[in-house]
Order: sequence, then C-alpha cells, then structure tokens
Amino acid sequence: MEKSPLQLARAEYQPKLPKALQGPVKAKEGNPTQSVGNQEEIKKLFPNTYGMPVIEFESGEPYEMAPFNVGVILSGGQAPGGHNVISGLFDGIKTLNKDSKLYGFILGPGGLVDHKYMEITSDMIDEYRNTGGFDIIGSGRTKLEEEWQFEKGIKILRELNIKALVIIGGDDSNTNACVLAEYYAAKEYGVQVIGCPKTIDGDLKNEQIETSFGFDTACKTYSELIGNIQRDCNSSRKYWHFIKLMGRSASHIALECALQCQPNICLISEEVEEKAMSLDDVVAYIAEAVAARATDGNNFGTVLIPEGIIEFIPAIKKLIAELNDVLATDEAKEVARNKQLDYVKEHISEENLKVFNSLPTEVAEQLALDRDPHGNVQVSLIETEKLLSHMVATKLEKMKKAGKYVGKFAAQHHFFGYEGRCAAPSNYDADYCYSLGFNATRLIANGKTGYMSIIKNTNSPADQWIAGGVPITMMMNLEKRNGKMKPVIRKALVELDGAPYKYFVSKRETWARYTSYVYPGPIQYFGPSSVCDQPTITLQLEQKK
Ligand code: FBP
Repeated sequence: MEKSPLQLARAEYQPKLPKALQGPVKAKEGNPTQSVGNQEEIKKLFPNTYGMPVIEFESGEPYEMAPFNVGVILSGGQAPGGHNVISGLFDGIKTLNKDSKLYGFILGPGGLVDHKYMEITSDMIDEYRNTGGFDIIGSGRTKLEEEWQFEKGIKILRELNIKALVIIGGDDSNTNACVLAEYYAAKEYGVQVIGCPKTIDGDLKNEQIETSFGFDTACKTYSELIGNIQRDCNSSRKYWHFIKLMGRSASHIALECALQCQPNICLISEEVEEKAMSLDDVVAYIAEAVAARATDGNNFGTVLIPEGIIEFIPAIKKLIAELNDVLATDEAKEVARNKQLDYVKEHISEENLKVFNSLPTEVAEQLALDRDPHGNVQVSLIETEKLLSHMVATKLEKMKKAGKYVGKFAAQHHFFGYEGRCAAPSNYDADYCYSLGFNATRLIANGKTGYMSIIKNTNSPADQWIAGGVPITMMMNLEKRNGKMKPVIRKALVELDGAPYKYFVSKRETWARYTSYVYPGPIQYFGPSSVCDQPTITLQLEQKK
C-alpha cells in the first residue's frame, strides 16, 4: 500500500500505555455488582455472568503462559482507532507468548457465523498501526443473538483453537457480546468473550466507561470542518449554514462540537424532549435567533443539529414507538414493501396518524419503513437540516409580513458523519484504543468472560490511566426492542444536569446573538502536548474536580 509522508511518520508512533500495563499485571477485584436496572430479571437471564466484580489491574509478578489464540470482530459503524485496538490485542498476546495467534472475522459478526476469517500477521498490523478505518478486516451490522449463530460460531472457534473472542462494538454489539458470553459459559464451551467500547456517538459511557473510542477524533474532525464553515460564513456574511451531525440518538457529538466551535445555535435533542418541544417550537427558536442577528445586520450564522433530533420531539417519539410495535407483528412482516405505508396508516392511532400526516412524505416514509438490523430508525438518512431550514424560511416570511423580521435569509446544508468515522485517530484515540486492546488480553489471561475492557482517568497523562474490566451485565436493563422487552446496555444520553451541557447553556445566548466563533483547525499529531494530546472538552468538563 502506498503511503503519504504523514502516514509514514504516523506509522512510527508508539501509542502510550497505562503504567500498570507496561509490565506483568495482577487483577484487583472489587465488590459484586448489580445491573443498572431490572436487577431480578437481568440476574435470571444471565445466571453465569451476573454480579461479577469490577476489576482493576496493578503491577504483578511475571508469569508464563502457553500459546493461545484470540478472535476479533469489528462490529457496527466505523470509529477512529479500531485498528489500534487490534494492534494492542496483537502486541498484548505476543507479550504473553510470542506463538499466540490473532484471527480476524471478516465484515463483522457475520464473519463468525459464516466462518470467514483471516490470521492477522505482524506485517498486516504494521500496515495499519495508527490508521483510521476498519478495513483491516471490515465491519458489519449482523445481529448476533440467535442460538444457531452461537452454535455455528463455536464450531469455527474450536477449529481455530480460539480461547477468547473480542467484540469491538457499541451498545447493541456489546449487548450481543454479553448474551454470547452467557451462552458459552452456560454450555461450558470454554470460550471467553470480551467487549471493547466503540462508537463515535459517545453514548456508550457510564460510571465505568469514560468515553467510547472514536468520539474524540470524530468530534475534532467535525469541529475542524465547522470551524472552516464558520470562517467562510464570517467572510461572505450571506448564508445561514444548517449542519447536521451524526450521533444517532444522543446529542454528545453536537454538544462537543458546539463547545469547540461556539456556533450561533446548537440544538440538543435531550433538551427538546425534556421541554416537550414540538417541531414548530424548534423552528420558532431558530427563526427568532436568525431575526435577532438580522437586527444587528448579521444575516449569517451556523446551526448545529444532532441527527437524532426528530426522535426526541415527543409527538414524533410517540409515533415511532407505535410504528415499532405495528411493524414488529408477523402480519406486518408479510406485507409487501409498496403496501407497507398504507398498512401502517391503517394500524396506528388517530392521534399518531395526525402527526404522521403532518410530516413531509420523505420523512414519514423514513420513520415508517427503514430500520437497521437492531430495529433503530435510520436517522442518518433523514435530511433534518433541510427540513428545518425550509421550515425556518417559511416562518421568517410570516415574521417579515408581521414586521418582526428585517433580514435576508439564504441557507446552505451539510451533513457531517461519514467524514469523521474513519479519520486517522488523534493521539488520544490512538493511545486509548491501543490500551483497550492490550488490556483486553490481560482480561483474557485472567480467565475473564462477559467483561468489557476499560481504561479510566484518561483526562490525565497516559501513564496515570487506570486499566481494568467491567462486567457487561452491570450496564444492562430491560428495554422494548422490535415489540419485545429485551436486556440491553443502557444508552447514555446528554445529561441536562451535567457539566458540559450546563457550560453550553451558560454561553449559548451570547453565541446566538454575537459572532463568537472558534476555529479549532485540523487534528495535530506532532507538536506540543497542549495541542496534540487534549481530550474532548466534554471529558475535561465531566472530570473537572
Ligand atoms: P455505531 O453505533 O455502530 O458505532 O454506529 C454509529 C453511527 O455512526 C451513527 O452515528 C449513525 O447513525 C449510524 O452509525 C449510521 O449507520 P450506517 O453506517 O449503517 O450508515
């Protein structure tokens, strides 16, 4: 593979490890744990993996380990740093025994089921160190949840003599990892399953997981682009830019980009829900800010929109919940695709039908028809940035007629999502991911299963980071999926009493009215630590003592 000079220099970067992982480790176990919700039900569903303690690694005595094989799966959407998790795994198993082997299952969990795999060699690893993307083995969204899949999986795991399987994924994929760990433990198959917290969305976090990997790099990449747009906008002074940002449900990405760039407006879905705002309320909020800036002669600005906002507008949320139930029935599954829209309209309540009919046809169709394999609405396909700007334009026309708006309104639309998911990992993600992978091998060596690899204290220099493991069952509760109550990892939404949101609220009125843009510039890999190694502002505010 040909490489640019930056790629060549970056390949030489040696990611940092927490002190405890720099030599042999011993595991310090905490108290038994409980799930975050529905304790009794979760305990019953996971009798072999429930209640295990949180683990922290400390320096220990050297020990010998026979060669062992590990399998790895990249699951779900790409996130910067995936290749470093795999290099950490590779280096980790080799330090325990140089004859250990790493196998990658191709194109996600489907590779395990279909027995598509490859051995990951040291030459391959060297090609991919510190690079973005998941292309070393590819990723996929196949849901691993059926017994026949687990049984097909165990066949290939045994054939390859694999001791442990590492699943690198978000909340849904780690939920599947937990179910798989429980199944193999119950059947005494002797294969361990370990998860790693991935997703640019930043919604796989809790008391134990500070952040999911990829969030840092993706936000910095989007912030560079938003900063560039803000400079353009402040130069020509003629457009309002409506920028939708990935992040499925939670608004963590939008909030972090707002903290980095200080745009005029940033919508926070969780706030929209809390305040029970309607679509019209959201539009009015933006239009009023546009009108206020126009009185100062500023007919330009930036609006950040989290991609999941539509699902948080209470009336639409209710509609989606009913659509999910209606679409989950066997009868609905038999309906031909071109008849589904009519079927849906006939089967939802009058109240929801009214909301459904009030939406632009394209949006209504997206909500009613397309789901990903986990049953999620594919919000990245809904053009909310256009929907909102058109509605704002209409509102401003009305305001103009009523003498409440004096400006000119022209809009540009952007969607930043895929641009950031495969960016070369920042130093933070490069170090964090390598440590997560390396640490997973220590969990394996300690015989653990049903654990997620965790690295904490990441707002401090890397040698002070804390390495360990958290039982995945600890993060679970029951939620409705595809019409049924299922054990799932609880998603972390933006907390409205959390420090990052509160800081944003304390600033947003000023940012809305006055041009206060910050232009963060591109991610820097070489240079002073104050420029290259800073974690996200979200993490810095969350960990501020
Ligand atoms: P994961 O939760 O699997 O990490 O994926 C996150 C995400 O990037 C979302 O932000 C986005 O809504 C979705 O993936 C897009 O999915 P796809 O890659 O299938 O288009």
